Amino acid sequence: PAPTRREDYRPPEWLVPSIDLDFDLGAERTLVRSRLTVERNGAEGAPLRLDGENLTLLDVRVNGAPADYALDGDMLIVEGVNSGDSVETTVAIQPAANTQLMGLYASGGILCTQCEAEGFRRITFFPDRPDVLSRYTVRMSADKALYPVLLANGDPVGSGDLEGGRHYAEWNDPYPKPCYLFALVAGDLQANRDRFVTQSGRTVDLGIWVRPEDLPKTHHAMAALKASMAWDEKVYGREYDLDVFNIVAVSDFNFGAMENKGLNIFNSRYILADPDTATDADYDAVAGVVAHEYFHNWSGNRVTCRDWFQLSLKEGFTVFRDQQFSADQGSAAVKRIEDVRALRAIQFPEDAGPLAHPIRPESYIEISNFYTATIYDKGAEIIRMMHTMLGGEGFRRGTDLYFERHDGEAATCEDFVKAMEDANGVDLSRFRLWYAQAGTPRITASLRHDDAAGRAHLTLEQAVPPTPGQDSKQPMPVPLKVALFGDLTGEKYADRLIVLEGVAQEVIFDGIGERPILSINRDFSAPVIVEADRSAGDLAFLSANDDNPFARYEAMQQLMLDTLLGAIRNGAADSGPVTEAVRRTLSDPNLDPAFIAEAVLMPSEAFIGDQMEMVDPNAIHIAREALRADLGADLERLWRDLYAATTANRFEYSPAAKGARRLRTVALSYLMAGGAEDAAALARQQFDAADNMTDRQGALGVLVNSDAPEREAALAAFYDRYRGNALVIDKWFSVQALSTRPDTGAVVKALADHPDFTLSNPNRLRALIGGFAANQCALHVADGSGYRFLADMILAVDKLNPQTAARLVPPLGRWRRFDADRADKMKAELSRILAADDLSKDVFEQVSKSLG
Ligand code: B3K
Ligand code: ZN
Repeated sequence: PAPTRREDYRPPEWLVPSIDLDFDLGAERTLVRSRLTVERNGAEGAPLRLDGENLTLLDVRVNGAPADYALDGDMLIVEGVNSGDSVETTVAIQPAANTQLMGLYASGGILCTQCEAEGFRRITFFPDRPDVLSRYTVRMSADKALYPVLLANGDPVGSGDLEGGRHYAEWNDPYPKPCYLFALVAGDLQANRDRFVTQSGRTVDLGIWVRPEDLPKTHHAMAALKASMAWDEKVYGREYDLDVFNIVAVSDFNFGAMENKGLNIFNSRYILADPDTATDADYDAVAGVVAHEYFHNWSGNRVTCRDWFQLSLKEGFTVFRDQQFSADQGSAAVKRIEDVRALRAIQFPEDAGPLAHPIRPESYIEISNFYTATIYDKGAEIIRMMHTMLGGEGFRRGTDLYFERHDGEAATCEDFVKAMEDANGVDLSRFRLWYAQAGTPRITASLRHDDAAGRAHLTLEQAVPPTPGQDSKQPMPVPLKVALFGDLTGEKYADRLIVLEGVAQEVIFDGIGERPILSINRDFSAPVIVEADRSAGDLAFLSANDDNPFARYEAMQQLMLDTLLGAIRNGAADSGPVTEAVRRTLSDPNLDPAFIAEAVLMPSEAFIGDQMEMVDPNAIHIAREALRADLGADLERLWRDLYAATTANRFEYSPAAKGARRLRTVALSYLMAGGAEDAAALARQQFDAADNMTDRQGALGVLVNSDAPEREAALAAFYDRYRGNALVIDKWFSVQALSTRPDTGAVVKALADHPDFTLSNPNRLRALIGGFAANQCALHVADGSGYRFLADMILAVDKLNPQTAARLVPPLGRWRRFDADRADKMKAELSRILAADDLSKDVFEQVSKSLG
């Protein structure tokens, strides 16, 4: 398959100012009649070319008369069309047979759509590109008993009964939109209804539509929706623009959710939550995704993307917005820690591997492969750096100008940066390199103190590593929040933002009368790797005294990492400094328990591996477990006290209660790691007594990693209790796939034959196979059986759902970081996949790039 290149962008030959769609809905067969009004936008004489995929073409007409047309592959070419003509097509599609979950498909008994990025062409013939904006009217008819509810974008304008037990509904969306934002839903759904009054006094009817039995689980999502609407008014001045806003939850969904205009469609895992079935992390994810999709109404819908190379224009910005929103709802420090942990877990490895790409890529084979942590999360970091450099008010001036200039348009990343520049009178020319260059910059920081002069010299250097297709890189502006603390007095001498512009820079601090300790990249002000060569003592000092909570967390992580890497290199390490630092953190009465829980967590095995030239999964596992055991045993008293102190009588959903629950399970896991005799009994007790999923799943996770006899019983009890609840059974699969036990590979293979396992539900697949692929020890067993199993799964899923199959490929692409024996086995599996017949272009792209 040939790549699409950014430099080849050309404006569309034809525009489609309006489209009328008529759906005769049925799961086995749906008829789609569409009438486009077209307008020539390019050279005279060019025929009208419409994208299509998997459509059975029944009729083509121009102004009502049979048309002169041809099919070129999937493309429909209509000759003799003039500006203002009406072009009608009729096609048949088969929703029930649509296993890709792109276009119109069936999930449970519900018919729903997913069009981003290029799914609309699987519904009807259309110029399927985001810079063609149209006004939509939609008419749907369907069997009333099977599909009593009929929803589409915009406002409802008509409905009624038809003969033969059928009915119809009409919807009208006044805002021109690209076809990737089209949506319809038909099903037996009920709504949690509410209202929101906007800042200008308009009332918006809100509905969250789910299967009737799920209605009680929609309250948290509704509260989050209303909070998001108010927040976007307050923080960005953005008001909602239609009279209705609907959300529908479905069980089969490739992604988290989709921001279709006025009709968001969600993976049910990001809507449904109640204390018995959802953890605190699930509650947070629900609120975060509801906010994210709502925020897209402006950053994505009112201002959309010119082409898919600009994807980060809406995704990076919208992730940044949802991160800000979530930070405002609870602990900003904990939110930042979680976001950075996710960035390092997924985006850093992506940026360091064969699939590295800039946040604005230059080419793709399949755009679905570019909904990546780089586009989303690094994209958000790049927006955040502008926010940091311009300040909150300057940034807001920039977004106001951006929305004002581009409302109703399909814009580019360049337009966003230009608005920031123009609104603030600044020059961001070099900053634009962040859009163009891939790879995580490495910053080296060294601090020298001249005692006699009372002066400190901070030398900063940057290197951006080569990535595929980009051998040499230019230095980029790197905003680093820096502070210096006195070694003896603890006094803070400096606290400022330094923007490292070139390859190297020296910064001088005067009036420093004692040896300073460097705190750098506070708040993670830039998405970089910092090498600062600080002693264990300095890191311990910062972990206890830095006034920036993120920097405190970071110092502890670095201290743990240095200790672990030392242990891996030398076979043993002095765990003393880590133990002391953890002791101080645990005993600091001024700290928020939620923060403590994050701060004392060990870096993941995969993250430790990312710091090594050659990953040794077994050595990492052994070193990490040994340090956990030391901490657990040496601090047993403290863990016990904390465990007792964080036990609640009744479930409550509040930041304080969440923090307590988090710390409680962390304490339990350290007690277990330290070998406390009663740890398994405590876990079982927590599991049995829990009145909420956070405590129950926390206890289960601790048991599942252990050899305790309570393990099997807890797994069985969990399964029995939640049998039939798909979202919770996903947890049952994933907790086993993520286990650190040596038998995990065998367990996962057996679970793949469990009657509840299916390749066709993306959540279930991610729970078991995605979990396994992320489990470093389990995937990389030396005999290569983990690789073979994963490759078998990729091949099997590819037949059904290429987009989801392709997401399982990246772990195999890490072969360059492993010993020759493992690397050969990984490459052999990648080659075996590549040799398969009828490989999708999704998997082809990921596998061929991974082989390099
Ligand atoms: N915009 C959608 C992404 C859908 C991607 C499908 N390949 C979700 C989101 O980012 O909000
Ligand atoms: Zn998004």
